[in-house]
This record gives sequence, structure tokens and C-alpha cells, in this order.
Amino acid sequence: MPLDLSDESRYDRARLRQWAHGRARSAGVARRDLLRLFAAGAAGAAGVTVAGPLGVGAGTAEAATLPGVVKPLPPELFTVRGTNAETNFAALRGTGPLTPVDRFFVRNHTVTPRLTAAQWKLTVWGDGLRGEPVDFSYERLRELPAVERTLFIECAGNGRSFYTTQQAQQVTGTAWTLGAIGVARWRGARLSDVLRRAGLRRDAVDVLPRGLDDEVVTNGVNLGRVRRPLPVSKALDNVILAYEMNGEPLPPDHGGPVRVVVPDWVGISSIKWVGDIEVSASALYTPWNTDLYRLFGPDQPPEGSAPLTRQTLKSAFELELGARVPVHRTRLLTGRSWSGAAPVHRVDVSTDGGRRWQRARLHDTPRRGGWVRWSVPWTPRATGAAALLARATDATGRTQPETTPHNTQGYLFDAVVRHPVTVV
Ligand SMILES: Nc1nc2c(c(=O)[nH]1)N[C@H]1C(S)=C(S)[C@@H](COP(=O)(O)O)O[C@H]1N2
Ligand SMILES: [Mo]
Repeated sequence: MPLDLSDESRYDRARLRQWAHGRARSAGVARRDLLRLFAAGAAGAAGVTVAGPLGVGAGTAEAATLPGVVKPLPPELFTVRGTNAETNFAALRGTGPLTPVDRFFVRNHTVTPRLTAAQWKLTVWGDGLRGEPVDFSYERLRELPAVERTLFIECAGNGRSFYTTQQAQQVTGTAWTLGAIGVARWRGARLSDVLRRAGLRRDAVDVLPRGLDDEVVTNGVNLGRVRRPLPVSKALDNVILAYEMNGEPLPPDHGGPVRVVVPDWVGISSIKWVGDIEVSASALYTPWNTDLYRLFGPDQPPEGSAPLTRQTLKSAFELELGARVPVHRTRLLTGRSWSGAAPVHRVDVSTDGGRRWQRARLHDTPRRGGWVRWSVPWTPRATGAAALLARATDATGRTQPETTPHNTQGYLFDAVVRHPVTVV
């Protein structure tokens, strides 16, 4: 029976029980290996991209390219972190509601594969289908009814470095500041149309899209190709198989020719370079919904929280961290806020470290799945160090808190960031 996604946490709890009791079926990795990783994770040592001590500026900003990334990564637009490239928020200033592709962040577990639309096909297979595997060529996918939506893709670890710099906590993983998010206009076919044409059975429960990029090896264990299960109910709800981004064919670094786009959910759900989708009549698990992309920590069960689904609430200034700003000169502070739960309809800004707050002017109509641009004028009156704070509230009534409870892998940071500037 499909799960009711009006309460996504029900899915979380159900999968968590199945995993804990060994009732979920492993898609390609021995449970023993997962448990090994898992033990490492509990000790705080696991993670696909393990960084050293975290800190702002830990990236190598000099790099203009990365061997595993096709597009140029000029240092004014990106900060390179391992195999990944973070968008510099300052580079969004003056751009529209969509992140231009030339500055959209890249999160690669390995390297961007070069695939052509002519060679590409999608195979849908598994015991959740009525019959044999079904292939979809690029052409066939494009013949299906097209949908277009403006949606963010955000890494679950976005903001991770602030656990360390703001809360003095150790975390593993890429030391993102706030730029592991981008908003694009995605065009593609509905995953539901593909699944129905492939002969989805009524008793199917999970679908598992898998990327065509290289297998991921971490801590001496081959995790296989990047893949993370989705419940059938989410897959049928609003998931897109996207072949266009901002009106252009999907570029190689963002999953071209075709990627999955899962609205509101953590970025790992949106599998790039999708090559096949397993449809299963039993629950599936992979490293990406067991030892990764769950919360581990003192307040969590030993096997971790439920698999992460929706993104949280955040705000960012379109300004470098540590920017130098001239005293007595009025400037417009600009930024963006977003939430995985509901449209952001209010943003408050403080320029004095959080004592007084003023309401920001919103420049976009708040919409689910996107972000709002906002601004407040500011005239610094004294020289020296200052902290700028932006605090969003979404339509569920949730406001960004002062601190985020710690988890060892530094996911879902949602606290108000104290953005350092120097008034000169
Ligand atoms: N096949 C594949 N899909 C993937 C990844 C990957 O490395 N391989 N990274 C995931 C993660 S962790 C994130 S946050 C998003 C990043 O999408 P982007 O690189 O287009 O910004 O893609 C997801 N999909
Ligand atoms: Mo991610």
C-alpha cells in the first residue's frame, strides 16, 4: 500500500523500523559493509567526502577548473571544495530569481561523466513492475507530456561549516558555507508517467534511481553507483526526469542528458545522469539512506534518525563572508531565503549582531520549492567588526532558530548565520 506522503515522516519512521530490523533489502551493498561504515559514522569518521578541520575559506579558491567538472569554475563565482564547487553568494547579487548555470553549485561524488543524448537510455526494471524491464530513449522521454517547474536543489550538508565556526562542533563532510544551493527552471517528463508506462504494480513500494557516474569508494568499501530510494508515493507525486535547466539542454555537470529532480527534498535525492530505475515491491536501502543522510548524534537512536527527506529553512546574504564595507555609506543589503516545507513569507534582518531586527522587503512572490530575494538598506555608523543576521519564517510558521542541534555529519543546518563583515 503506498504511504501517505501528506505526512512524510510516516515514510521516515516506517523505513527506519524496516532498516533497523533488517527487513529492508539491500540494493547492492552487503549489510555487513554498511554496518562497518555505520560504526565508523557513529565514531564520527565516515562520510563520502571527509574534510579536515572545517572552517570558512577551507576551499582552494585559486582553482579555476576541476578535473572532474566540465564547466569553468572562476574563483569569483565558485569556491572549490574537494570534488565539489560551491556558489559564492556574492556572485548572485543582481541576478534574477534563477541561478545562472555558470554559477550553479556542483556536488559530485566522483566525476562528471560525458554522455550524449543519442547514447543515453533509461531502463526501468524490478519486481515492482508487471513485466519485463522497459527502456526509454531520450526521444521517447521528450515525447511524453512536459512539465516545467522552478525548484531549488540544495545539498543536505549546505551550511555545514557553521556547526564548527558558530557552534564549535565537529562534523564530517564538505565544509560548505551557504552556497550548496541553486534554483533553476527544470523541464522534463513526470516520473509518474514513466513508471505507469513501464507497468507499475499496485504493490510497488520503493523506486531507486541510479546514476551512470563511477562507483563510489569510501573507507575501503565500494558503495556502488550513487542511488537513493524514494517511496512510490513521492515518485508519483511531483518528481521530474529533467532534460532542460533554465531553458537549455541539461549541462553535463548537472546530470545531462537526464537527471531526477525531487522537489523540496535533500539534494542527494535528485540523482544526476540517471541510467536506470529499480521499482521494488519491498523496501530498499543503500548507503545513501542508511549510514549517510540520516542524523547521528547523542539525541538520535543508535541507527540514526529516519532517512532525511525535506530540506530545512535558511537565509544568505549576497555578500562575501568577511566583506569590508565603508562606514557612513548607505548600501542595500540583499539576500535570499528558502524552505523545503513551505514558501518563505517573512525575512528579518539585524545589522547589530541580533539586538534589533527590521523586516526585509521581499522581491519575489513566495513560492513553494523556490526562494525569495529580499533587501534592507544599511548605513554602518561605526568602524570595526560587525555581524549581519537574516532570519526567515516560512508559511508553516517556522522561524530559523539560534542554534541547530548537532549531528555528526552536519546535515540540515538551519540556525541564523552570523555573517561577519568589517566596517572600514
Ligand atoms: N549520480 C549522481 N547524482 C547525484 C550526485 C552524484 O554525485 N552523482 N550528487 C548528489 C548530491 S549530494 C547533490 S547535493 C546534488 C547536486 O546537484 P548539482 O551538482 O546539480 O548541483 O546532486 C545529487 N545527485
Ligand atoms: Mo548533497
